[in-house]
Amino acid sequence: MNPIVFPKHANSLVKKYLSQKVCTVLEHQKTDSGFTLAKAINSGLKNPDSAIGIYAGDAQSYKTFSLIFDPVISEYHKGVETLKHESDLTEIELPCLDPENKYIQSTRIRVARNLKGFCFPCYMKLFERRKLEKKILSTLSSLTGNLKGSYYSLELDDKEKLNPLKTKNLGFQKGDRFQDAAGINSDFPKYRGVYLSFDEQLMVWINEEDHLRIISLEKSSDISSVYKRLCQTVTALNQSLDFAWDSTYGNLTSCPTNIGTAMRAGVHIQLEKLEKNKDILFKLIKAYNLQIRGTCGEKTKIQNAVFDISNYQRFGVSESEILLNLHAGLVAIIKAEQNL
Ligand code: DAR
Repeated sequence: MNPIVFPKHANSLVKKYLSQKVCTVLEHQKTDSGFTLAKAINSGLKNPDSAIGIYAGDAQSYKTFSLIFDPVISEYHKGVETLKHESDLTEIELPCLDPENKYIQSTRIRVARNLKGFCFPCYMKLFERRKLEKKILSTLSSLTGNLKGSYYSLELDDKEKLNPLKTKNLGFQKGDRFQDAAGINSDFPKYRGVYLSFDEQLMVWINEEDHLRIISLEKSSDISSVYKRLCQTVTALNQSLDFAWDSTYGNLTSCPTNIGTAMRAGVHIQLEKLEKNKDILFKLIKAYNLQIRGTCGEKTKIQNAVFDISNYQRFGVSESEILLNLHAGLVAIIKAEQNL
């Protein structure tokens, strides 16, 4: 294999830690499904502005290529003393943050899950995607009560005007250039779709960046209620689906930024005063180890002072720690907005 040369201006974590020595050790390694280092880092090579630059093609990638995954994971998930994950997906009661919804427009908590025995989305053959969609759909069809809903395939063409995917923004778009270079868009939109509960407060994306993105959302600031729905769904799905899990890394995901809890919990919050005093906001974001994304998600802009604020760390923390910290951070942020 030719020596791996990242573009000079690239400053991804994979470039930082993939020394020539590590490369020499890993470049001839393959996982049982045939996934290689070259495939894992293709996105980081093709996109010099990658922050991370590496994806896993299957569960085994994290062990086979641990020489590069471990340092990337330790740096991204700051404060990971021991690479060990404890999960505690149990319901939690938190005081309502913003009862009149003066600031918080919506709350969204999602977890990523991948099924044991399947390659991950960046390295799936077409038959695997079909088999996976079928397997997950049969489990989703057994959801009851407020979790009951319908599935909308992305393959339905424009004639299906009733398809909410055409009329509502359910968020599942074709992967960005980073995901494209990783192979996540192969055979798009085949065997992809969104399960939507009838009350539209639960979505399950199938075959996006991970096999499953389980998303609970409400136009409220009630973190407890949103999280309760998520816990109910994951527990129900886990009755018949085996998730890819590792005693060290926790839930295994395509991107190493999502391992562990694989949970991103956040709100859309309008902060008109803090938008004009961003230094105060950024100080609070840093103090509570949170992250800001654009109004329409990752790598998008802030519109009308509506910020997407969520947890930064997913690994080396438990789900309850993430929620308690998010809640505390939002109390402080709303207080700062009110004081301005
Ligand atoms: N854009 C890729 C991945 C960053 C994390 N976001 C994910 N996994 N959706 C990068 O390396 O910057």
